[in-house]
Amino acid sequence: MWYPNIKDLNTLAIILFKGVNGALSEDEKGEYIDAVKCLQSKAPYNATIKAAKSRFDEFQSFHITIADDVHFVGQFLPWHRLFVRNYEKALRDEYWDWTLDSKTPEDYMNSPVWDPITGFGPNGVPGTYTLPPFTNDSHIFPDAFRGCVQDGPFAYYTLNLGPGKLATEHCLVRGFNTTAATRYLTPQQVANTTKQETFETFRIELEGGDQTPDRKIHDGGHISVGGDGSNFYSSPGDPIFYLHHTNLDRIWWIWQNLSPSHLYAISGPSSVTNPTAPNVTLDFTLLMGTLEETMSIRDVMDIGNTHMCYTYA
Ligand SMILES: *[C@@H]1O[C@H](CO)[C@@H](O)[C@H](O)[C@H]1NC(C)=O
Ligand SMILES: *[C@@H]1O[C@H](CO)[C@@H](O)[C@H](O)[C@H]1NC(C)=O
Ligand SMILES: *[C@@H]1O[C@H](CO)[C@@H](O)[C@H](O)[C@H]1NC(C)=O
Ligand SMILES: *[C@@H]1O[C@H](CO)[C@@H](O)[C@H](O)[C@H]1NC(C)=O
Ligand SMILES: [Cu+2]
Repeated sequence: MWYPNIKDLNTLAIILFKGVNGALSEDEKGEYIDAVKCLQSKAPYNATIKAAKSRFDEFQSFHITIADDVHFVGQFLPWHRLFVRNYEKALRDEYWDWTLDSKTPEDYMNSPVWDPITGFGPNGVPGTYTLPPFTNDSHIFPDAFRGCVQDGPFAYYTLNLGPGKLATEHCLVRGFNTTAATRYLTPQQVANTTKQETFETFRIELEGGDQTPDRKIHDGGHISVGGDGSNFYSSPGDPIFYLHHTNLDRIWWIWQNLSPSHLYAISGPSSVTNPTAPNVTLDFTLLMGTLEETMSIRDVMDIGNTHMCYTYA
């Protein structure tokens, strides 16, 4: 299921007043997809990055550039909060609550989020995509690249960036992995994440990757989609990226509200490649490249402040 993430308190009041209590209407879903398509057709702000031909590409491009510096580190959640926030400035904010789609493989395959008319379109079609020869520093798992998405709003849409660090023109590729969906996207996994008492164990339990022996809700969600969406670098090429990360942001916000000591709790290394780099503090700067102005971690901690100004319904 996907839900509205109401970004301003006045809109929230109006929606509550009207008695809308959950899932988006078909019209609202249509508006979201139209907004994504608008970003895909809009010129980039800054023409310096040649491969990025649209505003949408620009976001994906900066993720490719900065991926090594914003995963498995203390700034993982704050950086992705700001990234998603900036993407969503032009969109209605929404998130994908995958815990409602993880009970059985069929629940995942049939989720309304993949609907060809009101959602993001279905799985890739086998045999319709061939991976280019790739450099082995792109973390590409060939099995996850099942094929092109040939139905829905992004059927035959051409990505300019990815897979991985490559810049190739290609279709939107998916390869659903329902084993990952039913194992890692469960309410139990979320509960185990939010019950962590320190930010340090919380962020590791949420993000997964090489920090943990098994997959967690963050990497499990990426793997469940497959294709570019599952790639460490080029994942924002699948528009579902932003709904996944918004849901993770919502789970972080739920955890931040569990105790007054959680709201401004932050920890973790600032670099994985340089083990002597200091740990992050609230003064750490979150880079946004040419996308938007930079902010400090402190600026993004409270989503109700004037910098962020949104809330979760
Ligand atoms: C575009 O980005 C480059 C590199 O970061 C920067 O030097 C340049 O000033 C930017 N141009 C605009 C119009 O913002
Ligand atoms: C699907 O996910 C499971 C669990 O993470 C993994 O073991 C398996 O290799 C994945 N399958 C594909 C085709 O990527
Ligand atoms: C729950 O979280 C703890 C702490 O991160 C972790 O060691 C454990 O493996 C988690 N359990 C499950 C089922 O994910
Ligand atoms: C960073 O934090 C960890 C865990 O809290 C701690 O063990 C480590 O010594 C700290 N590293 C630095 C460079 O301060
Ligand atoms: Cu990322």
